[in-house]
Amino acid sequence: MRITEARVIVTCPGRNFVTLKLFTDDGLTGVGDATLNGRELAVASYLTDHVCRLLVGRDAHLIEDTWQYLYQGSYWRRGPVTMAAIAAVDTALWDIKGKAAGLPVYQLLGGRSREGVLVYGHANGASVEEVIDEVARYDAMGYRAVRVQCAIPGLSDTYGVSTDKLFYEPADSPLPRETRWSSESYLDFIPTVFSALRERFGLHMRLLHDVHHRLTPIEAARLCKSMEPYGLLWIEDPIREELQEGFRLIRQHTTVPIATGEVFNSIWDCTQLITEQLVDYIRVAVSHAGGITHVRRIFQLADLYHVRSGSHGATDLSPVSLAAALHVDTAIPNFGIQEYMRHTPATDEVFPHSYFYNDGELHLGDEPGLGVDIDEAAAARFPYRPAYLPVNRLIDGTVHSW
Ligand code: KDG
Ligand code: MG
Repeated sequence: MRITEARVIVTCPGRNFVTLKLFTDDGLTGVGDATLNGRELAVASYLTDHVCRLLVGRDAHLIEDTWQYLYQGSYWRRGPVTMAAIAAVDTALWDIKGKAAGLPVYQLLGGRSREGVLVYGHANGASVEEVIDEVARYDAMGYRAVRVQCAIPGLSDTYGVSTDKLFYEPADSPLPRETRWSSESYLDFIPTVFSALRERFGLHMRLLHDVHHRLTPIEAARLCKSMEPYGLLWIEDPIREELQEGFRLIRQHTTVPIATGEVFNSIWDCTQLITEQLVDYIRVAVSHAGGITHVRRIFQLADLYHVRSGSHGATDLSPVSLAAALHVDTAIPNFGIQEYMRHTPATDEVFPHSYFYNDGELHLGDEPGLGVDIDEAAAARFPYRPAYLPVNRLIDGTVHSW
């Protein structure tokens, strides 16, 4: 079964997505997500200008060989652009293999380890009262876990707080919007939000929180200690991940579970954190970390060290990426939880899919492959628009992690 065409499709149904579609001489097609938020065209060019011509004529069954060919064979390894491009090819090949076998991809990964995939939604608000209302709304929708973000008094714009609650989209501006940050104000305020939530909901909901890489290790240790009474499922990205020894310092001070990995793109970004058991959840995404083949390798390593999966699932990961994640989530033994930020109706129209939400879980359909496609006629109605994530500064103007 030979690949006859590799097509890169860029579309913006409310936000930008880059999708690779492979065609075979058997008449089968497969899709992979190659979206890198705010840097989409770099991956589109990497695929169009350098990868697609290598794929035409290759045997579509050779998933591992193609992965190694694109990874080792390029000489220049790793990095978000390369690994997003490899991820898209890999995901599309798994989709094709599933269709050729007449099986959903999770069957090729070893079959079901669970019936449904536990997800967490995003509850956020401009005040504690609004956050409580939002958590109640997710509770009413059947969610069993929510990530909670709240505006910090005195800061004009806080990460994770949106006006359109169900469809939060931070890459919202043709040039980067600037936000301001104060770790002091944040550390003083955020525990009061979780205290209020536990008072209102008891232990009923699993609560998560994303720091978005903004603290130093000792500040993160203080945050975690102050959050301990509220029994969080995890605190995410407490610090920047470049210096991984920082996680050791956090660990020495707290029992709050730690999650990280959404900006990682290879197993080499995760090895120290996993093997030294410095984190509890590893959040790599199929579309950013080398596809199903590589993410599965990362989760297998994690399983040996009691680290569970918690894959990134923000809106910039297309329904193709989410479907691929659900197949992995369904099959692996050490699944933890899956992030689920709902896509807009326009995005769902461009990417018809058979996975569905029910009672706090996402479920896969039964059709062969990934169970998701791109409607190219619909995609063509939404041309690319430049859109950047915000850039963040401290109160005095110093650039800080967003
Ligand atoms: O592109 C960046 C977003 O995906 C990221 O800000 C979302 O941190 C995020 C999360 O946990 O969903
Ligand atoms: Mg995050």
